[in-house]
Amino acid sequence: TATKPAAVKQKLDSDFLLAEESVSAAIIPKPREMIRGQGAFAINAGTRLVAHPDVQDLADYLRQQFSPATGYTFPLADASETQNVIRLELADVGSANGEAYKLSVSLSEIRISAASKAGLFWGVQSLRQLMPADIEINAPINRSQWLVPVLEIQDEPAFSYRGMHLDVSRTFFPVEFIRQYIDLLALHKLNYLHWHLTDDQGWRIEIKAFPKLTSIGAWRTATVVGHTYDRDGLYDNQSLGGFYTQAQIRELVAYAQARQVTIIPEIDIPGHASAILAAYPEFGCTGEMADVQSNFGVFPEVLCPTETTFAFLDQVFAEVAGLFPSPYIHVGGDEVKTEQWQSCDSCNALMEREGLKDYMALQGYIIKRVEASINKLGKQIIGWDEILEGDVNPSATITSWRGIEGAIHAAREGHDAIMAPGSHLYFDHYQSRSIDEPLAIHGLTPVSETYSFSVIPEELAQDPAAKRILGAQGHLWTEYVRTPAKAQYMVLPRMSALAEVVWTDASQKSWPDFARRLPKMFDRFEAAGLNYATSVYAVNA
Ligand code: TNX
Repeated sequence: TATKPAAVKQKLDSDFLLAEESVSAAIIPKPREMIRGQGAFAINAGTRLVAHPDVQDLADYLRQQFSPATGYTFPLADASETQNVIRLELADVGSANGEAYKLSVSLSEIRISAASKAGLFWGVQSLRQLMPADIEINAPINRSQWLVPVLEIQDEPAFSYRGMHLDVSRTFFPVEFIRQYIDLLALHKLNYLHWHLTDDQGWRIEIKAFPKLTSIGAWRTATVVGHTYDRDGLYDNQSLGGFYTQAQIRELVAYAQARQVTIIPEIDIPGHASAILAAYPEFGCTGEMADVQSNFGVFPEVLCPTETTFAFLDQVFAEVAGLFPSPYIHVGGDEVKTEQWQSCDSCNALMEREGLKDYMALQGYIIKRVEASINKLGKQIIGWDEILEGDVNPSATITSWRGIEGAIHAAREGHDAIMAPGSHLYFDHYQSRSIDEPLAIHGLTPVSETYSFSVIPEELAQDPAAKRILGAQGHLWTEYVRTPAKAQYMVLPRMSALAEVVWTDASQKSWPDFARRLPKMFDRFEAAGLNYATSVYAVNA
C-alpha cells in the first residue's frame, strides 16, 4: 500500500478526529474576524514554544494555563523551528489598536502575533477557548492530543475600558477568590477590576498610618434587623469581616498585572463612611462613634470636611497610590446623606467662606480637594455619577450607575465616562423569574438584557463626545452574596455577555449567535469547577 506524505496523513487524522470530537471555535467575546480552515493542529507532548526573551512571562503564563490538564511542559524551541510549535511574537499586526492580535492556526504551528504583550495575552485567551473545555480542569487529563481548529483570527477590542466591579465590603472574600475573579476577567478579555474596598459594612485595606481602620473598621457584629445579611441562611462567623494586608494586595496586583488586568481601588468617600467613623469618630461631624453596619442600606454617616479629615485622606490615598500602579483611584461619591453636614456649624461656615450654594457643592468641594492631592500622587480620580452634581473638574472620570444619562452628560461636559447602568450591568440583580433563583437585590437583569446593552447610546451616535465613553463595566454588590460560589453564580454568564458588549464591535453582536456559543463557555465553567447560572434556558428568562 502506498504510504501517504506525512502532512496529508496528519490532515486525514485530524479530520477524522474533528468529526469525532467536533472541534469548536466558539470564542466569547466574538473575534472581529475569523476564517475557519480545514483540519486541526494537534497539541501533544512534543509541542514546543517559540517565544522571544522579551515575552518569557507570557510563555510562563501559557504553561501555567495549559500544563496542569495536558501534563505537557511546553519547552522552548528555536525560532527557526516550524513544526509542532506555538509561536508568540511581538510584531506589527496592521492595527492602530494597541491590544490587537492575530492568531493563525495551521496544521504545523500556532502563531500568535501582536504589537503589545496585552495583545499577545488576549491571543492566548482565544487559543485557550479553542482548546477542548477540559483544558480548564486543574488535574492531568488522559488525552493523547488537544485539537485546535485551523483558522485565522484578526481581533481587537471595541473599547479600551472593559471592567468588572467587586464589592468586598458587604462580604469579605478570601484572596483565593479574588485571584479566581481576576482569572475570570482575563478569560473574558476584561482589563479593569474596580475593587470596592470600603463601605459602611467594612473597611478592607490595611492602612499603616491608621491601623484602627482594619482593627475596628473591618469587623462587624451580627445584629439582625430588617434587611439582614442572613436572609439566605448562609451567615457564618467568617463573613463578619476581614481585610487584605498590604503584602496580599501587592501580590494580587502582580497577579492581575500578569493577566493584563488593572486593579482600580475604590475608597468610598465622603458617604458610606460608617466603618471609618467606627474606627475614627473624629473624622465625622457628630464626634459620635458609629457602628460598622450589619445591615443593607444607606446610612447618615459622612466625613466632616475639616483640615484634620483632609490630612487623614491625604495619608490614606498616599498609601493606596503606593500599592496600586493603576492610573486611577476611585473616590466613590455615591449616595451621600447630607443631614450631618446640615447640623454642623463648621460645615456651614466653610460653605459660606467658599461660596458653596448647596450640600452637593460641598461634596464637590471635598472631591476637588481630594482630586488635587491624588493628582499630586500622579493619579486621576474616578467617581460615581453623583459627583457631577457638585461641579467637579472635567478631569474626573465618571462611573454612570443611575442609568446612562450621567455618562452622556459627563461626556458632553468633557469628562471621560464609564457606562455602568444598574438596569443592564448590575449582576446582583435576579437573572430570571425562576422560583429557583437564589435571593437577589432589586430588579431583573437576565443575561439577554446585559447582552443588549449598547456602550455608545443613540444620543451620542453623531456626537464627537462619544469618544469620551471609555467603555463599560459589570458590578457585583454583595449584600446578598455571602459565598464565593454564589458570587460565581451571579456573574456567570452575565460576565460573558458583558465581554461581548465591550470587546465585540456593535455591528457584529448577535444574541442568537452568542446563545449558540454560550454552552461551550458553560463547559469551561463546569471543567473549572465554577458555579454558573443556566437561567438563560428558563422559560421566562
Ligand atoms: C447602590 S451603586 C449602591 C450600592 C449598593 C447597590 C445595590 C452605588 C454606587 N451604590 O451601595 O450595594 O446599590 O445594588
